[in-house]
Amino acid sequence: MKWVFLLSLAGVVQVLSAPAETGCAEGEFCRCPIHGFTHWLRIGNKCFSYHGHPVNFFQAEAQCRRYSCKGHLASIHSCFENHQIYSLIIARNYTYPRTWIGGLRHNRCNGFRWTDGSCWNYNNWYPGEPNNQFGREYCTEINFGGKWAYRAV
Ligand SMILES: [Ca+2]
Repeated sequence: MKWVFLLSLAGVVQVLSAPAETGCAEGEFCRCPIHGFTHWLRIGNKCFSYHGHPVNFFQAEAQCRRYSCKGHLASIHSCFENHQIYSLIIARNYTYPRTWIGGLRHNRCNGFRWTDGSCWNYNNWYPGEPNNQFGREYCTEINFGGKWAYRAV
């Protein structure tokens, strides 16, 4: 039963290297400046969109790449980005569904990397995570008790 629930989660996708934007005041919704993605949220030099399709982690990552060759599950590098992504998810759902982000455990060294290749320089783990429960957890989700958790696909 648990696995069925986990597969019903959604992914946050991003497009890297959005060009500089003008006219976006702090605290307001910053529209993505890339043609075809202007309904997405801009945070820094990336654009984000929430998608509520029931997919596993690897399906979600593949879906992101179908949106754009620069698309990946979201990488999160600061408290501000984390907060903005929480806000994006609640704006679409009026709740906090558990949602895939792009953190992936290295098989050999037991460290983490982001699927977009960016450096792992921030985390917001739920207490006790990452715990690699049963030795089979590889993927990262947001909104587990308001924090990140680490779990199997
Ligand atoms: Ca875990």
